[in-house]
Amino acid sequence: MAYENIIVSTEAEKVGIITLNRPKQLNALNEELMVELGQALRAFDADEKIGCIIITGSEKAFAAGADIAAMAEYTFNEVYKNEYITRSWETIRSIRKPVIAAVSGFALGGGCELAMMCDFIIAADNAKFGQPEIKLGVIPGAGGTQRLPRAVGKAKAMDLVLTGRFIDAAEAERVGLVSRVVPLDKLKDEVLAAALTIAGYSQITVIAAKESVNQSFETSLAEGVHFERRIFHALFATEDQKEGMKAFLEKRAPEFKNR
Ligand code: CO8
Repeated sequence: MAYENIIVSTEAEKVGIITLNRPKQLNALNEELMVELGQALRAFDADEKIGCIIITGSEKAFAAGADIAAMAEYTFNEVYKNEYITRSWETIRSIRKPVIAAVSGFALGGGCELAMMCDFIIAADNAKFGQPEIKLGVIPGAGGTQRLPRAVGKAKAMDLVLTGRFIDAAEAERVGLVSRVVPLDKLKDEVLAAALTIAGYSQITVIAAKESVNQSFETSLAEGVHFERRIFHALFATEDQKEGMKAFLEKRAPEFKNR
């Protein structure tokens, strides 16, 4: 498929890489880009060979937010009736394979929200995160007021959403927004290594693990633990569980077949 706002590639036929590519606008996320992103995500999700997906941007910007030029003249009628931008932003939530955000430079507004929709974030040391929508007379509209407090707690989320200030990579790691910070020139290697590790496991187990962790955001602890136990039990029906445990006992690497 030919894309105009993203670049799509693969690594070792196992990892799907989506690079946001509107450099002149610091990867501002317009509707066209989000539709393409959704198409690419769905294509990788459906590709048996792909075990993990990476979303990344440029050195200067992961994404500097939703496209302000595109949004500036929208009316309430248009955004409400047509569900402007919300629909195309929903796709990522339905992706079952892990999605890692590799963030260098600015991840602001919708860019920060997109990164938070990924399963985890690995940041370069030049990354800057923020929800500056308040400065534009709006609030985050792609889950920022909901995912940020879950990730970093109320105090930090309120601080960021109400002041619009940016935090650097070190602060983002300290408060739990990102899982790791690495030097900018190591970002690609570090994220690829993580993605290849994940893609080397049984896909069915990886999907089960992601589903179970995500369940913790939707349910009570008791219900979540019950859900986890059911999935844990179900994995004993897979060939990959037999292979994984047998390989351990035989002191060899497992050969998962995704069955
Ligand atoms: N939208 C459109 N264009 C942008 C955006 C953006 N978000 N960010 C930067 N650009 C453009 C600039 O207009 C500029 O274009 P030009 O060269 O034609 O003037 C170009 O990118 C380079 O930007 P700067 O010259 O400003 O670069 P600086 O290095 O000086 O500054 C900043 C970089 C700090 C990132 C600055 O560009 C900035 O503050 N950008 C806006 C950040 C922002 O406010 N983001 C939030 C946007 S609102 C939002 O995301 C709402 C999300 C709702 C999603 C709802 C989905 C359902």
